[in-house]
Amino acid sequence: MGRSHIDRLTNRTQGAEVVAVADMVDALVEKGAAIAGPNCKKYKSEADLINDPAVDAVFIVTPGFAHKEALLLAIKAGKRIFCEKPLCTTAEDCLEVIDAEVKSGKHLIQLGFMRRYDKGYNEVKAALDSGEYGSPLLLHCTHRNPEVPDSYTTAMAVHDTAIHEIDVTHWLVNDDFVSAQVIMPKVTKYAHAELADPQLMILQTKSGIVVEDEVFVNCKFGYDINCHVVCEDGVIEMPQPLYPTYRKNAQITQTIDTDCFVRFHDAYDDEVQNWVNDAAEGIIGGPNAWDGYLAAITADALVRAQTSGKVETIKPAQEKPAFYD
Ligand code: ISE
Repeated sequence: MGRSHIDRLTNRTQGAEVVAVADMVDALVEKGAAIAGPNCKKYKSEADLINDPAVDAVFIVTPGFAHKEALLLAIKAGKRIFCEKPLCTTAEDCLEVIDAEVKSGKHLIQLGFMRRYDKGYNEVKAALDSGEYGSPLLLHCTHRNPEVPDSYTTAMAVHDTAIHEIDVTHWLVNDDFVSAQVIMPKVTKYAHAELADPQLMILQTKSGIVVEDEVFVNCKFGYDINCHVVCEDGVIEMPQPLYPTYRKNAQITQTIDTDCFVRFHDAYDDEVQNWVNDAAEGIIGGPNAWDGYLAAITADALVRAQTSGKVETIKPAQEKPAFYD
């Protein structure tokens, strides 16, 4: 993911230059810096990179558990931040980061929930916001991956995978989630011994809208993302990427992508270009740290529901700071 962002910033983003790369592993620093070009500085310590006066803004693309430390360092240094999801791995850590950002008085953090930049989701959002279809009542989503490594756990189906629907559906319907439930169907023969796959996750918002997300990470056939919104006056179905259909041997076939980098290629590019453009005005136009906190408490409730089998409550520990209005 880090190298993907270095490539994006270097080769496909206007107004940004990767001036330094840091990683604990020397070989990874070399690989990253090689993409950025000969003038790119190389660091072992993230603190040294963050505090380098030549660095105006930072990308945090470490594993989730390491985000908090880097976020706090970057806030202290007053640097603009793009942080890959999740904000932090616990809700408490998210609040600590939020507190630091609010105290700094500057809007610094944008989170990597790239689906908000996808053309299809934006078309659904525009249709919903037009009011033409009435209020949304029910959303059917699928998040299917062809396969996952053996290190992927049942909880990761929430933290790594459903986290995208948690954020994007919250953004689509503009209503906070209040409860979570997970139904575990029969397990596919392709799941490794410890993994429950597929899972049906059900979220409900304050006004009663239900979001139902099928997470199936060993579906084998492709990377298949769907979103179907049932409204009072009609149904909106998110468009799929445009590929030709082929007719041959009494069959019609069409390509399905096989990974998120292809499926959301343009969304990744747009989120980063927008983050760079917004820097001139000192604003964060995309998902912010409060969105990261709401996603974290929703994910926590889903993980509790995976084992309890019950409907779990989602309640923020504090009101949204006016800073994020
Ligand atoms: C991965 O981290 C992603 O962000 C992908 O979009 C998701 O489909 C996959 O399940 C995750 O592991």
